[in-house]
Amino acid sequence: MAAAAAASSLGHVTSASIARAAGLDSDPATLQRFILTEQCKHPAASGDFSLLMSSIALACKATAVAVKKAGIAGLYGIEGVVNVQGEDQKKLDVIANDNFVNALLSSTKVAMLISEELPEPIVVPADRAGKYIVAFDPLDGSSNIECNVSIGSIFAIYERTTDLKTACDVEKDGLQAGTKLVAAGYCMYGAATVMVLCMGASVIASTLDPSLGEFIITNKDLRLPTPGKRIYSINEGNLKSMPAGVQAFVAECKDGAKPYSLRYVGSMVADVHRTLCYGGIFLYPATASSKSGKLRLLYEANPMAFLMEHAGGSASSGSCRILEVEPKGIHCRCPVIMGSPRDVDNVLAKMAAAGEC
Ligand code: AHM
Ligand code: MG
Repeated sequence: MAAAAAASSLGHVTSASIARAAGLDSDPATLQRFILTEQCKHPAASGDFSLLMSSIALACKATAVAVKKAGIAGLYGIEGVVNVQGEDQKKLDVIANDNFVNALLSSTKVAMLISEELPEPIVVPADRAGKYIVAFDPLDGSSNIECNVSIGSIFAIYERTTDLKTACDVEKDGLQAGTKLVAAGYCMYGAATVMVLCMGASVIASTLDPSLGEFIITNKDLRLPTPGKRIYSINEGNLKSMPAGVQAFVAECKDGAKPYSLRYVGSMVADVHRTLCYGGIFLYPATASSKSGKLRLLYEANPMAFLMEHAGGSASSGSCRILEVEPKGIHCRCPVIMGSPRDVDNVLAKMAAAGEC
């Protein structure tokens, strides 16, 4: 940088400035470079995590391509199978799941995979297992696929707790609370393909440059703005079956001279991404018919709560931090209240006043 500055002050034209003038970058700040730089800060690091992340980036890129081609390639519609959640699997759900499973298994760094689309975990035989466990929702927001609204992939990365020489134990290794997460992130297939990732420190955002096929870092420290925009995001059609405290919060949002704005995409990735960028609150609380809400703990609520907390926000189940909820099964659900602390605290106070938490 200093050399380039000195050269330009002398009127020289550097090769980097020629490239920049042509709209090119001869030194792109890729996500992979960022991860390798982080790896170098830990001399004892094996490089396994960097390889694991490369495989996740590959799965996301392959899924981004499938999402973009879906209309033309006839990939809309259902596959004809009902998944473990009782939902119709869409063709793109199946393709995205294959992308993740294939990329992760071939990384050789995983011991167990947990997918929203698979009834049981994939346990890698001990002689081929790595140390990581990845729980993922390969394509979240399935109801928005056909109408070309933003959808995404969500992933959560744990380290196994059992002996590396044995096959993973589904309960001990797979049912770890979110406080044990090593890293988590999502990839949003929106107007641009954006990956947001946290490896335990800051939350970093990167954007897929389609000409390079690489994620380029666009924000090394994504923080929720304080106090954040006054936005609430909830499927309000179900409001009457939600806790009284949530109903009171929504009523307050609409009350007074300066009401909150309502924004609800119906894709968790998009609704959480907006909340991280602008502030406000996203809720998918318990309802009368679903006491644990709709969203799955391991591969939806936990990874998003991890990102939210590391970006300066809060994430609660209504009873405790989402990250402290003990998983009861790989597909268990959890109520979600996350976003700006101002708003999350307000909801929790109203739930407490109603004797609901
Ligand atoms: P999915 O994993 O089958 O796509 O379901 C999860 C999605 C979330 O992305 C979103 O927040 C929620 O379901 C929307 O549900 P609803 O249609 O009830 O509002
Ligand atoms: Mg989902």
